[in-house]
Amino acid sequence: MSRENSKNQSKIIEEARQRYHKNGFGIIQKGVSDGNVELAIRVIEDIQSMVNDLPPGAREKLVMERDLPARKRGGIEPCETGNAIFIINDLPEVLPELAALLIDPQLIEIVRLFLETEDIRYHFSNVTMKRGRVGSGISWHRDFPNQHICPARSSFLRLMICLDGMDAGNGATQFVAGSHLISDEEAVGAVSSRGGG
Ligand SMILES: O=C(O)CCC(=O)C(=O)O
Repeated sequence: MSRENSKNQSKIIEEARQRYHKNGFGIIQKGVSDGNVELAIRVIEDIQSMVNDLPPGAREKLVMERDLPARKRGGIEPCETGNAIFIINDLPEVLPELAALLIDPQLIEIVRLFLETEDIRYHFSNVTMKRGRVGSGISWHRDFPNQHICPARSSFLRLMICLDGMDAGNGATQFVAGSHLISDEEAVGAVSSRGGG
């Protein structure tokens, strides 16, 4: 990266960091290199194409569209979803080729700047697929606390690496700006009074 590009990227990251603190999320274009994005798409599509031949250890890390109810797909029945994968859990275990992407120096730098600490631990990663027509929707939820992906306190950051883009027409993730500002106690209390995670 030229010095000028690197200065621009630092400015983009700083602006996203400020929005992250204000709104609870920030968007960075080109947070991951094109090469890593292409690699990730290739490896994920490979898994999709050989889904019937995966060893049991890898197969049990997948959530298939056909295992989810029709209501999550606007009524499209499970039998219409073929072999479409919805989630690949435990990314580095199922797709070791992508482990390097998770420690991409630019991503680490983003986490370090956003969380304002050098003490960073990897916690969890997964692939979420939203296939055209048969991809399930995801209802409103908080990522803290929940039963799947969060540590004991809300001192964590989720990076969503959008491999093929998100926009209003293709099921982009939405956020409630500012909803990160409630305390951990309030968030835990809200979940336990509802009886869910
Ligand atoms: O993929 C999405 O649109 C949302 C993902 C999400 O909320 C989650 O994984 O917790």
